[in-house]
Amino acid sequence: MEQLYFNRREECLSRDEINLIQQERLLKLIRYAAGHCDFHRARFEAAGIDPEHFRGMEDLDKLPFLTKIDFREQYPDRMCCVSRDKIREMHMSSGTSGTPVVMLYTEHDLDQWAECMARCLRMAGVREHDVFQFTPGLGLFNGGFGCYHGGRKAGCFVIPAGPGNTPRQIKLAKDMHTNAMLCVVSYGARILEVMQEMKETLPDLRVGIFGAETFSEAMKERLRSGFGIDVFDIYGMTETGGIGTLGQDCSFHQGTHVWEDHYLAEIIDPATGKEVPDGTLGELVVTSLTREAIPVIRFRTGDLTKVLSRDRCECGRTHLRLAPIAGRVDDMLIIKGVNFFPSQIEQSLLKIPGVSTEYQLYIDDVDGMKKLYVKVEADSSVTGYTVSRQLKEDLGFAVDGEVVPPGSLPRTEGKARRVFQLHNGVAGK
Ligand code: DLL
Repeated sequence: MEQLYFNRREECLSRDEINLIQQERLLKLIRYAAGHCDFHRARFEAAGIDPEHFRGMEDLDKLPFLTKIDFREQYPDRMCCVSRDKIREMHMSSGTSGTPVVMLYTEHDLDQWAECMARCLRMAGVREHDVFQFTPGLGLFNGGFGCYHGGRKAGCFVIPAGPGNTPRQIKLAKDMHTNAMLCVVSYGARILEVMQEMKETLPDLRVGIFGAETFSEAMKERLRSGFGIDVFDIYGMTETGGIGTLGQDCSFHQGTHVWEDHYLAEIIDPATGKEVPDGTLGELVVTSLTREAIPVIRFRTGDLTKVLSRDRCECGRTHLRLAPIAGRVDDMLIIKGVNFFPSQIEQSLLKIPGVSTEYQLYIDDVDGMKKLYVKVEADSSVTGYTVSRQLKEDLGFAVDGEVVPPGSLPRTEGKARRVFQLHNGVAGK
């Protein structure tokens, strides 16, 4: 298999070179943040850290964690390390609590973002002059502009299709001979559904890149076989600078390569804050080593994953590989003493032939006892009993399943809402 790189030298550094780069950049970052931002200076002082005597990786665990709460408290720009005249762009995520998280970009930051995205595109097999159609909108959500900046840097013919009007989206992909498409996972599933309804095919499409939501192996397989393409899982977030900044899997699909010359990844036990050994599931903590306007230092992402390998991959890249995101720390459900994530239910449901990719989970608190109820779209060959039996087999406890006709659950063009809380059968917020 032909391997494509955007920046072969940096993507294939030796482990020693990565360690050296991370050490140098971390030292520089701590002095830079303390010298350019009152917020960081005060936090270092409170933690007893003197930036001039900070020893780098050896002292990493002495640095305080940064959280989403800090972003919200420092809204809109109190975590910024540069003057306003250096800012060129902003993005923002509203999250669930309502207070937005703002990310600001200097020219240098936009270039850093484009480089990370261009590396992801090449890693997925997207070549110069390929037609790259993306469906996240060009707005405050980072998904669209990340594709735009990265697609241009990678030398693609960029189609900023944005979300919505799915039949037109498919016609466009067909007429423009789109080679690669990028979507939020659930919108990718929607495009596939409409394409099949229209009895269309996209013969020029080779690559599908999806992200922004947990992405079960079963969903990947549906998209892979449905479109007849190679499927990639792209990762990133507003706080680290957006889509693609934290990497993606390569064509060997052995985990997410994190761009370690730009980001330092730690996995911690969310309860104790202590680092866990490779191979153990924990919360990803990220330090951005090369960002100028709003660098993050030990940012607790809330995402659960594990280190799969730090060895050179078959693709030649050396950057460490993470398991696909299992879910968010606060998404974990505990029902009848069993801990699990919504993505495990998705994995289980999609094993059943005839079940569509649309489902909803209802967690009903019945006088203090949590019960799970699953609604899923499927064709007439599937019954509620089939669904309950599959879930019982995979999760180990009884779940009520209801099958609804295809097309009856709401579709979204952005991130899908799958979990709903009930109280004695009545919906909350
Ligand atoms: O979702 C960036 C993005 C856009 C990534 C398009 C990929 C594709 P935020 O809105 O700030 O940014 O949300 C970030 O989404 O902390 C994860 O919980 C989740 N997430 C992002 N990518 C993945 C993925 C964008 N590949 C939050 N798998 C993150 C699982 C993901 N979860």
